[in-house]
Amino acid sequence: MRVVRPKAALLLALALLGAPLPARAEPAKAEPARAEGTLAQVKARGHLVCGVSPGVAGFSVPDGQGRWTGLDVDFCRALAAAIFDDPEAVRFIPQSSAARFTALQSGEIDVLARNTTWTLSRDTAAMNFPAITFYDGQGFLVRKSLDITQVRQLDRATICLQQGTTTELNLADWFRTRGLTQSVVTFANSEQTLGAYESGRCDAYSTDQSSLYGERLKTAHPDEHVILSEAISKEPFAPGVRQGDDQWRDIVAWTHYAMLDAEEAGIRQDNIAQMRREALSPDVKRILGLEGAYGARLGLTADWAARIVRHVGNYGDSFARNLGDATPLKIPRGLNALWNQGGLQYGPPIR
Ligand SMILES: N[C@@H](CCC(=O)N[C@@H](CS)C(=O)NCC(=O)O)C(=O)O
Repeated sequence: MRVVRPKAALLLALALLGAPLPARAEPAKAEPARAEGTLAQVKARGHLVCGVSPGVAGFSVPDGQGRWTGLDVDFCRALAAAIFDDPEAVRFIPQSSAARFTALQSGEIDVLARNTTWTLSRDTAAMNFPAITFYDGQGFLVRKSLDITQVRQLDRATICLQQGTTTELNLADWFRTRGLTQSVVTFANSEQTLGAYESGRCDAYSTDQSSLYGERLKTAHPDEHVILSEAISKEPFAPGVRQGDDQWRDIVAWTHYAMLDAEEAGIRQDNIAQMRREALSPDVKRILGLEGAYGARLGLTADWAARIVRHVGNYGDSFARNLGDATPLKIPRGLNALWNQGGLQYGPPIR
């Protein structure tokens, strides 16, 4: 493992936080560690190492036995399925908001799948974001008793949020540009942030709306809290990879696109065997690897996408299992519906 030089690490941290860089500093483009050949390293090791959030309901949560589930976890399992035909060939390493980028840059993890927002500073500082796996926005959790329906009613309020996040930056911008004020109290993790909010230290808890669904359910009386419908930012979540490894970047991008294309073609975890037998359309044949040699272009087998659907499911399967109506979260598909169903999720063609 290569150690990131202290100066580069500092500049990197500043850029990732969106803080102004010291005068005349180059953009904090830290030299990537072991940028090339991630697929070969993963194969040689025999498993993928995936950085995830320590615990965001529906995205990545370990159970009592240490088994991880969630949309981000499924994404890592999908990668492992494509590479090893084994969704269990993954080691999950929880990452704090502050440490996540250094973990990727230093080579501790192969991919970061951690409710992480794609921004220009992050993209140019340390990593690439191959595909948007979840479209979100920043929201607010407030006590119903405050009778607040709009964010601007939080003028002069105290707001709890987590350090090292886009949340912190967006909030300051949004209030300032509207001539409103707030005081912010920041914490190192979501447990502390929620604890402070619940204890009455803050009037509101702000983070990505998708996280607030689970955070509300963790309170002692979820019915006493409401998530405001308004979102004050764009939070496109994307897996992160190190810069400089095009093959790995393609594999990560096309893992997501395969899950979308499978959903669009009606190939699900529960019907893939039948779809394979009947494979009528050329689209389905290409996704299942029965026609063309698309997997080889990624350094994978012909059935790479079929492995993903067989072991993990298509994007809709994963969304329903982790976030949908059958779960306690009940997060609507919204922007994450397929493009032909009113959403933004759009898989380029496999051909
Ligand atoms: N999407 C935002 C926020 C991501 C983030 O770190 N969210 C917090 C608040 S829910 C989180 O994941 N916390 C988990 C933890 O600390 O255990 C970003 O990329 O900066």
